[in-house]
Amino acid sequence: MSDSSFISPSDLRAKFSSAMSLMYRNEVPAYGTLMDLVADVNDATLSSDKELADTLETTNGLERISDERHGAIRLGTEAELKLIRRAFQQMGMFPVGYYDLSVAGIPVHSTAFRPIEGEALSINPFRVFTSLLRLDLIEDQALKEEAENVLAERNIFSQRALELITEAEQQGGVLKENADEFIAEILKTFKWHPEANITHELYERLHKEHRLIADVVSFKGPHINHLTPRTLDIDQVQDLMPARDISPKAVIEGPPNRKCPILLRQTSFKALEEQVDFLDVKGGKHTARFGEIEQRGIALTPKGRALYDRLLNETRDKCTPAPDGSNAQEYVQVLEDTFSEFPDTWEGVRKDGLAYFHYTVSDPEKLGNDQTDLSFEALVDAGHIRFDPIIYEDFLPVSAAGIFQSNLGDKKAANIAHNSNQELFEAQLGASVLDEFAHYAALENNSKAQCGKLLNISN
Ligand code: OOG
Ligand code: NI
Repeated sequence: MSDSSFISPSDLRAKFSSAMSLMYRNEVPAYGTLMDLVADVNDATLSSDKELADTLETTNGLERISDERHGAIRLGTEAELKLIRRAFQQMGMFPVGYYDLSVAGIPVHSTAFRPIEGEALSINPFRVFTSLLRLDLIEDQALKEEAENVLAERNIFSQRALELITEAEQQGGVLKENADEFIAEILKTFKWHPEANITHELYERLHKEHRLIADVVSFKGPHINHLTPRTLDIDQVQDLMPARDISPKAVIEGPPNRKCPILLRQTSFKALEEQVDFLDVKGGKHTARFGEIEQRGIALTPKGRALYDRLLNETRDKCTPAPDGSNAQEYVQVLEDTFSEFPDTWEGVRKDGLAYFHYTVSDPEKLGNDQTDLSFEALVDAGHIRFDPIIYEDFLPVSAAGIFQSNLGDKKAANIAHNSNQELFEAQLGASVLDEFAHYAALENNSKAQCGKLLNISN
């Protein structure tokens, strides 16, 4: 079979993300309102900032600027996680990073399935934050068994989806002629089911143990619980949400607004209450699905990340954001003051080794022979080698916990044993996850080596 009989994994992922977007806008109308707001703010930002518009035009194109960058699902069993991995692999999405949410009182551990190569990211960066329920952290053994029994009965993929995945694995890809059917079948897995799998009585008991357990166990499949477009001005969207009748979570997660953006800033509108028919009771209620936005900055080195974590902890020690937003202004002020310790020029960030950069030779022709005697750093200082931020493509556990909590009803964190267990997660996944720091370091090193080769110097 010739290569051209297959759709490329990136093209398949692009189809998947736009199909998810369409489905979710139909399922959650407030999400459509958020998408419209994001597009309006992005348009306004671009028309008032021509330089930004030009940069984005040359690097990534402007057409898809307001598209979804990620979504999130929660799975119930190891077998489901293994199946999801196989489905996502066909779309060029691989597990990167390990996130332990038990530290925040949420009984899950997670990874992000995402494209890894630069080209794949630029074609379509869509990723899925994927959590696996940790029933091993539940103390009530009888309830745990009940939940396990319910989960053991469900099949999250249709028979046809399984056939298409298996066929793609055997043939080395998804045939072009099967692409639409592949997407349609995979999409079914992430659909919302207004009918629960269980009785209202069991739902209540699961819910009392932890709202998240009820969200995972009660339904036929892992409904997509949010999608997240990219915004060019997150503060603006946060401020404008109420005017469009959507209610934002109390504070934006992550670092403060800065000249040199770092890592990831996120916020969401609060999950809506939805009608659910249980096996015994019709017209029950469940709160699960919401919409989120994100704005990304530079990837930090372990040193930069340690500084970020320390400053965020210091902020939260001084001011813990209240779920009702009553101290939001104070929190933002404390966050900004505390983060003034983090350098806010690219040169400062670079000199302190806090973040990863992509290096390129500015103008090889202009370099005289004598200048090639200079060291790498001297060439950077002289402007012969330029450096640009490598964007952070992953997630942040404290932010993720804030997003979970605000949408599970902002109750005080449950009493869950802290229990990070990457080894267990990788066994459940049937693969190891890519270490994101090693990955960013390799990107930076490759770019340095490229420069070195061009200029005939060693770093
Ligand atoms: C996932 C929350 C994490 C993010 O953007 O940090 C996440 C969930 O609520 O299932 O999506
Ligand atoms: Ni998210």
